[in-house]
Amino acid sequence: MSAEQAAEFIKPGMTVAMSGFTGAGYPKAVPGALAAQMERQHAAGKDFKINVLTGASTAPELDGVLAKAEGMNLRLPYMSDPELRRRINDGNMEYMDIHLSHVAQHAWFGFYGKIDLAIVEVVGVTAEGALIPSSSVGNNKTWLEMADKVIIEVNSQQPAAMEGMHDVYYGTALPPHRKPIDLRTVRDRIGQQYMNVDVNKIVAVVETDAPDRLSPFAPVDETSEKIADHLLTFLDSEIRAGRLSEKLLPLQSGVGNIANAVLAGLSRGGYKGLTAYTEVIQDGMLELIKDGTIEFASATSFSLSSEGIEEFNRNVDHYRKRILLRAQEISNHPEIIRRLGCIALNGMIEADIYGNVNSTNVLGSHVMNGIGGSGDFARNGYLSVFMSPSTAKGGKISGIVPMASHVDHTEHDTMILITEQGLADLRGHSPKQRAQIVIDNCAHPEYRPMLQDYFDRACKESYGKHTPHLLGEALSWHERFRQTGDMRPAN
Ligand code: 0RQ
Repeated sequence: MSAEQAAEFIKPGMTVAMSGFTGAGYPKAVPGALAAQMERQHAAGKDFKINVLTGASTAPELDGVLAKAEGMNLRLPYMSDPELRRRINDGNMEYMDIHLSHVAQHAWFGFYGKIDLAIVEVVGVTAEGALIPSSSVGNNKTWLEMADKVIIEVNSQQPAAMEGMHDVYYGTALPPHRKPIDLRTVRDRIGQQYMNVDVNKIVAVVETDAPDRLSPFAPVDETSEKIADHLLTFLDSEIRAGRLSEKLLPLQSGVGNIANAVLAGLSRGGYKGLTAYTEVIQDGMLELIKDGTIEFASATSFSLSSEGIEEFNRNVDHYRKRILLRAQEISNHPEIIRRLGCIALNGMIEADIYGNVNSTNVLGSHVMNGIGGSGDFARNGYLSVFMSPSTAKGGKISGIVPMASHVDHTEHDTMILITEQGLADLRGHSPKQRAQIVIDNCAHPEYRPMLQDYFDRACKESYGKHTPHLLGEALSWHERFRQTGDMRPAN
């Protein structure tokens, strides 16, 4: 049926779970039709809002249109749409930022209430009635199982050759009946190629022919190249120290421009036969698979630019043998990440001198995207690395601050911090030792003396001397930026 007819099944107040992960495999037509209905209702003075659950970020055709229509009470988890971000930060709707590995199980635990309807994009339906997953798997298995009603969008623009690239695991159970998940290498298949659905729940099938959100990346600049070089030097020294082999350990690479640039850097590093156990295959990862740097990658989704999609389609047979997409509860599962010993490489907004990392909230209050899977990998990985330029907004903001204005990854979870200035290896160090290493290696020269001054005075005047802080001053840099537009004092 048409998207408009399908959208009629969605009523105000419903909780609607949708496919989609980092701009891939999200429904393209029904959300737009729904937004139009919402706008008509709002114009007639009626309320029409729903709760929206997804895998991770989607695109203007989903998050963007529903945000513009003022159609969401609550959205979870990760998002990156500018319209949605604006409404959340204006305080006009609720947003719950959750570790991506937690979403499916929290839904099963009943933490989000009943799921009324699921909208899931697929590549096709087999003769037996199983669903061929699209360019992301995300939480689709859970949504299809939990929702009362299901709308399927069949997108003919997704490469049909994707069939067979998925591994959907049906072995998860609720505590206390859980069993070990028997995934021992990144290439292990533990599930099935297709997703199950109870056909009695399907209320609509809508055909679409539209591309995923295209994710262009900024060209690799000098700053990200320096960050990549510091990481490569560190990995080499870990190999020499015998803590890593030449094949490293499975890489997880976060989203964003820095992460993409770091991947590009890895191919310069001369590595061969590496593996990735990660969430997202972005352009940089595709390049590494193409040139043999990475021999196999497991993820839950693609996030490609238009050139990346062309490359994927051109060499799809090559990639089919080297990529598996899994549900996000498996791609991000703590048990598996710890067993495989992933090297977690993620971006950050700021870190404090003790190594607490803020990935999500500018000035402690304005959410950027969300924690995504960074926490799943940082806490459970063999190595957790966070990277950022040492300053933002033309030097007016320091990425290294006395106290993080919001904490996503605590000092207990962070091992390595990298800026273009250098790399701080915090492993095996106490808070005061960590602070000196961070100041010496990661701070921008303009901010380094200010941080040293703060730390020296804190060491003398702090109430406790374990993690010295001057509480009245710890967030003054952020406050100064709020008032003057610059973290640096006028003099
Ligand atoms: O904003 O574009 O308006 O100038 O933040 O910053 O330097 O381009 O870095 O693209 O790598 O993103 C943490 C957001 C970094 C990302 C974050 C501003 C800066 C710019 C982007 P503008 P950059 P990146 C797996 C893992 C959490 C989720 C995650 C992220 C914008 O890495 O979302 O890791 N991570 N998931 O100007 C104010 C600061 C700032 C700042 C940067 N200190 N203060 N603004 N910015 N630092 C994948 C998934 O989970 C799906």
